Amino acid sequence: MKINEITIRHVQMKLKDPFTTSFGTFDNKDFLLLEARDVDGTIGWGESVAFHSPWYNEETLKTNWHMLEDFLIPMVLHKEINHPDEINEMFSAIRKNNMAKSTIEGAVWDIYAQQTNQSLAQALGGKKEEIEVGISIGIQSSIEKLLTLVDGYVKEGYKRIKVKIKPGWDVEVMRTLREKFPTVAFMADANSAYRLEDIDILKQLDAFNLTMIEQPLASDDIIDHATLQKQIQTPICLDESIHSLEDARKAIELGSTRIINIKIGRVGGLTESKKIHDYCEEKGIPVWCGGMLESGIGRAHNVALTTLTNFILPGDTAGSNRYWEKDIIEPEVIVEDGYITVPQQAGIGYAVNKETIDTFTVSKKTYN
Ligand code: OSB
Ligand code: MG
Repeated sequence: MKINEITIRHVQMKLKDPFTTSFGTFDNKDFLLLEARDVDGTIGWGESVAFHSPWYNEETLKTNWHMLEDFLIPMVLHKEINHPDEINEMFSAIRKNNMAKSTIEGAVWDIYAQQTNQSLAQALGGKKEEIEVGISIGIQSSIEKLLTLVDGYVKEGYKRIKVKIKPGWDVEVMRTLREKFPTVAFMADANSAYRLEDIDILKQLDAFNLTMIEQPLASDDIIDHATLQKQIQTPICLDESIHSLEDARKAIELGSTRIINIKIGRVGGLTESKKIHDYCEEKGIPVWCGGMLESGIGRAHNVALTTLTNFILPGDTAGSNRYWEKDIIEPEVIVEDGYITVPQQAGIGYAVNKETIDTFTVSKKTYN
């Protein structure tokens, strides 16, 4: 491979419904798409999962654009690349900025899969032909509203329901859900809204047989999570705290996490995601694929990654129609009875609709 042209677009898509977490509300999704062209004409797509504002982590759409334009694109353009794993290595001199790195890396994986005539899932070594998926529900204005949503998603067949929690929207919410839906696989995601001194609240969640509690404590912590895990039964799953294989190893060794949420962007790409997956498999730690309200392009990468064997738990990769009136890929990602059928076509496996992307494009720039 040799990439001779890269285009970055700032894209804005309106979410069907606002999505609220403990750290803020999203009405629109503003993000970067990256289109890379190989000298042989093959086009690969990557999506940045950095949000408009630095709420989830320190990266933003603008910091990603800056990192791509000033550092990462010059490192990749016109260079001979034999395998996408080399990108991880090439970028290792640059600290963090994982979402920016992942944006290019994803496009290179897409090109590589097409050139070797395999689906991205196959190129990654994935075995599954269909993947099980769950859904993540934001904080609602009332429990009644939440119950209605849960009821709908359970009927649609989603295999696991994740509910966002925060102080004041936690124990009563989970108690009510468990009473109304005794057999549904529920989990709670706090996005770092608690501190160790809130342990009495977190202990009460043990009564509701949750599959896990995701990132209850600080986004940069693995020490207090280990202390907490010793005192609660519900397995802790780390999201924000894990940026690399090394982070995963340390958190597992410390007993801070019993399950890991892998987000491709947060860990710097598919190569690092695979490394974390393989390490967790060896250690008997189940993983699942997290979501960042991705458009169809990022979603397609998530679907491909989830075909690896240790993605044992349903991910947050819900269907396109859960987020968008119209997605930018064809066909859209469709969930039937809680399953997505993994596309077999070469590359990300979905056709990218550039006309639709154009209607959502705020600005763009080409580098060559
Ligand atoms: O913590 O997993 C998270 C959305 C935005 C920011 C962080 C998170 C989420 C989700 C939604 O839970 C996952 C999705 O549906 O894409
Ligand atoms: Mg999370």
